[in-house]
Amino acid sequence: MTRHLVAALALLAALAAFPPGAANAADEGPEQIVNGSFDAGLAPWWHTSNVTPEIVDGRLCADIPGGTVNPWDVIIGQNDLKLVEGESYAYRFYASAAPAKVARALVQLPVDPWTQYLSAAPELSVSGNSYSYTFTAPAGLPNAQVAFQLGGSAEPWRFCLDEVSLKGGAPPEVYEPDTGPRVRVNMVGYLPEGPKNATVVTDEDEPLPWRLRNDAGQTVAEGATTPRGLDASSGQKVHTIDFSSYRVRGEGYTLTADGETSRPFDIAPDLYDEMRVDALKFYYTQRSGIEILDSLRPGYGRPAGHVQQAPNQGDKQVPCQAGVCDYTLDVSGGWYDAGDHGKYVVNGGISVHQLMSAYERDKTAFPDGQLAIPESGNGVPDILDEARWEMEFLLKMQRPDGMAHHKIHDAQWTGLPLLPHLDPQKRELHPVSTAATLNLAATAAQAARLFAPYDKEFAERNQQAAVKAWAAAVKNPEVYADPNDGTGGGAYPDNDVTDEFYWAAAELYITTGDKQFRDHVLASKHHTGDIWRERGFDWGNTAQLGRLELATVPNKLPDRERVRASVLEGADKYLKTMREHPYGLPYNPPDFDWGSNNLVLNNMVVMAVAFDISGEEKYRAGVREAMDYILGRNALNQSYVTGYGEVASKNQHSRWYARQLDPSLPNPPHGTLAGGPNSSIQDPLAQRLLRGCKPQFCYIDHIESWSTNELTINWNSPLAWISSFLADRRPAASCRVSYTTHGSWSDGFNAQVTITNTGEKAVDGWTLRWWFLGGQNVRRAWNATVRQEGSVVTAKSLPWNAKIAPGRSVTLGFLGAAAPGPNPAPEVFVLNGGVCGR
Ligand code: 9MR
Repeated sequence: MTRHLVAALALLAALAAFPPGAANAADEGPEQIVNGSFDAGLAPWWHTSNVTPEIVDGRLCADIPGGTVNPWDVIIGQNDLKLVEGESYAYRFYASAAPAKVARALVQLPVDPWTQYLSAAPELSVSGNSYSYTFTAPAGLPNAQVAFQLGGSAEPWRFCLDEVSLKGGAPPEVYEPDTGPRVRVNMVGYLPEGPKNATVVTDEDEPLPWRLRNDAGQTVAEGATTPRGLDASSGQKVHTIDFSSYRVRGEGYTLTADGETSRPFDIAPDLYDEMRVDALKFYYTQRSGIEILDSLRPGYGRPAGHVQQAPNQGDKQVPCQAGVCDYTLDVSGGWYDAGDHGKYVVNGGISVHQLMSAYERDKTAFPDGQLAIPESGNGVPDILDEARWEMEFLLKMQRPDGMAHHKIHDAQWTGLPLLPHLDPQKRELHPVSTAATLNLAATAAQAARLFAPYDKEFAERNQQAAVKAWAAAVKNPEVYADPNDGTGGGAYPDNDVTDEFYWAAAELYITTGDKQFRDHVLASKHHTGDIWRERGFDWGNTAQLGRLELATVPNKLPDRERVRASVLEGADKYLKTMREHPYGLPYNPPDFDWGSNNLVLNNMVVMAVAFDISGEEKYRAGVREAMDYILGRNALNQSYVTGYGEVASKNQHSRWYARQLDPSLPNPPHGTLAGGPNSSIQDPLAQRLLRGCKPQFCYIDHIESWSTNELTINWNSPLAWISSFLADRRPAASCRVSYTTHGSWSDGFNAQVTITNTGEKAVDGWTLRWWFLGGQNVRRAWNATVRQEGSVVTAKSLPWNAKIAPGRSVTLGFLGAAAPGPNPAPEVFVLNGGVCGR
């Protein structure tokens, strides 16, 4: 291998150069470059916007444009390298150029006057060479930059780079998170009737005594820990404490073991009431295209973002990226995805779906006026108003041919902080995709049935859009988003959309009852396959959404019982993972994914649905226990929900809740979930501080850590879903209801409802409630007084049938007006506030 050494090495006077190849102590020093081998992708390398580097055969390669004038017109570099005054450094890299070129390799100050600590002009060859240089830092610098200046060529050329190394100086900063006491609890608290578990980090092998104290310091329970051995997700040895049998409500409890006392927690039944509301209120301050009123969210008021008012270029007439289309669309409104100002259909889809699904699960829990939003008081549940804000945007992303654009966002990435209305970037529509089109089909089909009782026109508009989107997707089944289309916004690529097809078919079938959708559902491999992956479901894995919908929302699928049973199989799998996990997590891959907290929560959704289907306590207990991890029973001893627990995430990556960077801005609102530990630590801050982290430690509550600490609409949606499940205090079933349609004709039907008291006490006076989701209406009833408001039907007992002795039944009946769809039987019945079993 030829060694091209430093002929043209331009050293500043202060630099002492070592002769090339000389033995050099710096070579033994610590590595300062992050991801110099490009094994972890491109981050944290940056580049000017006129190149698009990619990883090819483990190297960074880029097509360098011709026609630039200065070397610095094209740069690839890395920032934030720490140089110590007087220390010597060895700088090496491997590079190639086709055709051969002279490039500039610099180690320098990242700002004016760009003082160069090392400046070399390596002659790059087509076959590639390794280059090495040494220098001594004349001054200390916390944020030196390594830069390859590649501009100034008339002709285009190709550059490849690998094995970049800067060794020497001080060892990189060692970051030690403050993890507080070694006894880890759910800092928000425990439900009186639920499981109560804590974790002790200790090297002891034998069981240790533990004590539970109340806020007066009295010991109220004690016992011995269970040693659990080494936990791979944290690298810690841990024991668990089970104090489930203690049920006395109170505040300020602590647990003590191994000489350490936990942070305080409560035992109370209403722990999740506020979280359910806060997790949903989050969406209002994520809204685009509307002023956020300070009167509704004190401290969070801001002007409308992206409404065509300077410096915004606005979302009302958005052109496509160059060459993609020749029209503009009004795609204003919707929610900003995360900490950026982008709006992505695939991610908006799962988010709005999970909100609508929380409502569909328990309509009693989401009244109008609950969320303090501008629409509060309009007679529609606030959760639906919030969902509509996103649905209106998703509908705008649909083209006349039915296909939906994948996303709309800034042409270039912007810095932090930046309020939405101050974003000066050009906004661009990106190509349509099958995945986006199917997300629209699924959510619009779901919206069609949920909005039917409140706004017929809107429901119909959704249904038409859904059917049209489906047809377009069938016609264009493999239009995939470009994985490299990630400048200025996330790429959200997905090259397998069979799962999106399945989910959309499921929603369309539930809403319309049409055979074509049923046939697709039954033929899909996702209908029978084991879809319960350990890493959970998310925006790119949506088959689970289809299966959960078919299991819980009334429909006439022939194998519905099998579908329902399959959810229990999934839940059993997650319960097993949890029981085996020393920290009690229903998620245990060897490395944690981007947004791991949301995957933990989505696995909990499967357990929660299993409880709804079966009534089996083990599933509800699983959900309750898994929440402990999110709220403090973890290796970092912190809660990942802002405002909940003594130590909680509060600096999530966001351009407008950027208080960490600008004290005049707020922190994220209470009820905001942080993405959580991510083993791949793609952002430079995490790479500098968390290198080599065990999964649970790959997290830092810092605004710059966008790969571990962002907030997103699709992570708050399972938080809203799960906190709503946990807040649900409807009593266990003490009744059973059977519903039979005895006859139906062109404009009506006749049905009979039998209520059986399966409890131990007599019922004295009853109110039975159910929901007609297919648009049916009660005309005339007997054996009860029946009223219907929107989709909600309420039947009240008459004096002569008010009493139902244990084990006895009463029957009522009615004539119903024809349903436009398949007239599905209601499946959820609530007797005197308690859900009945079936
Ligand atoms: O949540 C997304 C995660 O699943 C992906 O692995 C990651 C990389 O493509 O992108 C995440 O989504 C980000 C999006 O690209 C841009 N907005 C912020 C999102 C959350 O970090």
